[in-house]
Amino acid sequence: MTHMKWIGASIVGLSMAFVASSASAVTIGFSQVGDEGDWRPAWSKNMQDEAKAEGIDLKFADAQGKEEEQLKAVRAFIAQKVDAIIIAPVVITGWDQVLKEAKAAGIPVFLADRDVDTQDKSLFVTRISADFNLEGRLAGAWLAQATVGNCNIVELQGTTGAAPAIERKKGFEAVISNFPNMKIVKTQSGNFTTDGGKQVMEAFIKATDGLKGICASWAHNDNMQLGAIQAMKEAGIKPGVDVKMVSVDYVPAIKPLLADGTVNASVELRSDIGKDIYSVVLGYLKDKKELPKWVVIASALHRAPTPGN
Ligand code: GZL
Repeated sequence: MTHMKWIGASIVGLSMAFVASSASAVTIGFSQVGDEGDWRPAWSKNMQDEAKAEGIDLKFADAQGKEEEQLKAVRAFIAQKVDAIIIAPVVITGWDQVLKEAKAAGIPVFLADRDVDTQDKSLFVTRISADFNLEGRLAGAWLAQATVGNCNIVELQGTTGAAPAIERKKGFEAVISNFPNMKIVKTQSGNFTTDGGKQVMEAFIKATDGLKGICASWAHNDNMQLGAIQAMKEAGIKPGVDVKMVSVDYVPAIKPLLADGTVNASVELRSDIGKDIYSVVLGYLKDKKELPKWVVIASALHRAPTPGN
């Protein structure tokens, strides 16, 4: 091998070794909510793929929607002395104690996708997530203009106690409260699942004699709306035509329904946020610089291309 080639090869070799050694030095524990619906598995895959791409040793724990499983997972990460912990909290309550344990162990905690209800904001470095209240406002504003402020609404709520369910409801109501003739007449949790949405909509159809007088279905995520569509079709009701359909996530399964007008609007929730999250975490591990308590991920409204949407 010529002298120059040897030097080139050794520089490449050295830099590869450096990248491998410095990146693989970072171990992150990630406590994920579960695998409900379409959006969450997509985000989980993105987090795992991105960790691999960045040489991060990701310890992934799926809580299957149970908060106690999340608390167990976080305590296991603390015992493993990981470099950082990322949590997507199932619900906002019950986090102070375990966050204090992580802080005492000197392990920085980052909230992703959801939120916690704590008075002590020093218990986590920052939260990287969308603005759920804005998502609710976007959905409410779209519906107000699509119905000229006249609409009796049935609402399919997300998981009780989860930040997106609480905040999407608040944001939606903040907008429709400006319209005396817009009212949520039925509301129930479908737990962010398709089956849950179907069961809730079946109950609404029964309670309103086939959605009589109902102008719209507002679902906190697309999966519940997909379930609602099944229930409506089985009852001979045309979603998107007899009843306006607005939800959140903009998952792949909703796009053809937007295109054909079965669904009228969906607010996009990005699932490819792994890169954003790791750049915040790795950046903090490097310079320990104080961060704002919220790094907001943008949401956008997508509408069916039919008139009146
Ligand atoms: C919101 C996320 C929600 C999605 C649902 O950021 O936590 O949880 O909107 C998922 O699809 O269940």
